[in-house]
Amino acid sequence: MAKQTRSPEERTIDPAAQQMLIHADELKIGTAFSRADKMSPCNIGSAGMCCKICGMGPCRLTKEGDTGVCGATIDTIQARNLIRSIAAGAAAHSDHGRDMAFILKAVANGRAEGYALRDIAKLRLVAQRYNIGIDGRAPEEIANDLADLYLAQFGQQKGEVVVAKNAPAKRLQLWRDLNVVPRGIDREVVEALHRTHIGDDQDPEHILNHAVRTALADGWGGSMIATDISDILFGTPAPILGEANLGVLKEDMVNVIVHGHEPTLSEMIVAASQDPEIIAYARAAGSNGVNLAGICCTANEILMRQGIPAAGNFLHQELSILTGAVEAMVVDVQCIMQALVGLAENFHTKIITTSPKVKIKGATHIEFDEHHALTIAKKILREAIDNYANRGQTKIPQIKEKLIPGFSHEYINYMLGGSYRASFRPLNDAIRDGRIRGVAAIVGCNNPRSQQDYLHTKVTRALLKQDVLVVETGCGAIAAAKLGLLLGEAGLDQVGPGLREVCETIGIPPVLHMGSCVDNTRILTVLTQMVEEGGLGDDIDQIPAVGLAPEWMSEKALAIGTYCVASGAYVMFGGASPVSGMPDKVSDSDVVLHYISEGWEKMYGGKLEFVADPDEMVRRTLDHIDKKRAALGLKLYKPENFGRSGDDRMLALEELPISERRAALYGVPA
Ligand code: NFS
Repeated sequence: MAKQTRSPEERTIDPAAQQMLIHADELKIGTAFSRADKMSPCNIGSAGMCCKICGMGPCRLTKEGDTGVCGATIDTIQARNLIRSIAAGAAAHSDHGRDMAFILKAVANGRAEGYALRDIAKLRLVAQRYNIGIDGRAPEEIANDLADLYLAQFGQQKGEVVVAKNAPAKRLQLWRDLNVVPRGIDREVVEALHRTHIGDDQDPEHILNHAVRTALADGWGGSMIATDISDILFGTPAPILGEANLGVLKEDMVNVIVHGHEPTLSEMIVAASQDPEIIAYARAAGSNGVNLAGICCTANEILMRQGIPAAGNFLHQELSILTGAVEAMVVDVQCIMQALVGLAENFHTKIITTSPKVKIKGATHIEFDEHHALTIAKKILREAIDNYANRGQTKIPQIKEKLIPGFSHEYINYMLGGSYRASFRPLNDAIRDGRIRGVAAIVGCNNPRSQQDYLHTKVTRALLKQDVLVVETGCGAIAAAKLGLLLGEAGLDQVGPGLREVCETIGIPPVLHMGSCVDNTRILTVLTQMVEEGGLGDDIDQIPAVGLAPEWMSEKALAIGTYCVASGAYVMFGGASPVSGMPDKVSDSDVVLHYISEGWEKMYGGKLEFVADPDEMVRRTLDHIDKKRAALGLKLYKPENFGRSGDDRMLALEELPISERRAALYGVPA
């Protein structure tokens, strides 16, 4: 296949990224974008038609009726490949949750330097949910019991993980009936690997049932644990002003980028960067202090709690180094490109790995240990400051946008009714009245094979116009932030009249940033609370809501998509389908393709589809929302009924001479 080199404008819609890609070309430095152009994806592997789980292969099943050497059919192979990806994604999220639980335990026992229990109210609330006594007990005692309970969920062998109890009652019963409630988090991941070893589970539907159980161990298991502990230790997010894009890097300061996923290290680096001793050290080195910025989900974690700016999403990790202004990039786990080290050799940037699980050849390794977190964070910052003197020429794009992140489910509940009447009632009513047509969660990665941020923002904009309230997490949220969609004033002229009324009344942007990728569990909680509030059916699958991952690339995204489907949501992924088979041969006999869509829909009320065309994604989203509205017997969505209130009318009045405004406003003679 002929290889094609895309222009910077074809590679990304972000003007800051375009500037850096031109700069990369001038310096003759490769990036993920140019590597994606050079390397066409293997069309056999990407369609799920290659099996390499044993040494008799790899077997490529390209013709009708082909089987592997062992006799495995294309359906079995696709199901096995899919569950392995889901297991890897669930493992990544859940291991993050496990590490958070270890830290909670250490904090409870006074063995974690620099950390504290910041949100005691949430600690008590969560503990109560799991029947841990709270009356008359010190927060540390409660936290210790909660940490023990959480840690036990990973190694539990039988029964049900306690976290699943947070689902709506009807949903939990459905999972019980279908035998997919996770027994223990680690057990499901291990069993997914066992079942897919050569010569094990060979019934594709049976394999995929376990894929659901594995994914549920992530969403209603490890990820939910991670989110809850992060809130307890670092505070439950609430709206805060932030900034996003490469323009947040500063010419006169030591720029340190934190990249990866776990907030444990990054929060400590935030604390250390504000330490007078570190500030003095940075000034002594000739700078104006330390400027921190985030990339990927680490960015989301510290952005929504501390207002630390986000330098960008997944595809900005290389671009930020290309500015020449980054003294250190500190990484922990997940979504870290190996190419960073080679790229950084062209500049002075130090790549510092910190996780005992992640080393990269050529990077500096300073291992993180929660017992001495603050000391280690200061050591890392001193390394970065020492490197400031080595900075050469810089090129920082002067492009950034403001945003307001921090819409935790707790805050959404509060903002709708205030402290004393916190409730999801206004949201449910707005959906029932048709002011809000439905809800879409637009989440997930960037993928250099598509135009960066284009698909995310294209579907976001199209759905906002149709009065669909959008919630976002992960790199999708940063994409929207960079385009200014996460600010009330900036976004409101782009939304439908009903949604606009709601946003103006409550004072929120039309796109709510709900956090990192593990925080997709916040979306599960919102959906559960909407069900419990009443008026939108008695289970998640009845809510007019859709989940979209337009630019997905990671295995974590597949795990998230699957647990959302099992929770009752219609989920669409953009880009390539890992279970498509030969594109020209899609037929009724594609067992996996049909099982994860119509099959799962019959069982869970949610389905998983891969839809490359964004317009089609939007069409299917609206179609699904309208079907769910009709099934609930809700009012027909009629945008012309709304938009005569608030700022909208005031804007129209501004067009008139002052002498005529009173008449227009009150219907009385001038
Ligand atoms: Ni999610 Fe976050 Fe971004 Fe994708 Fe990677 S950072 S966990 S996997 S690329 S959204």
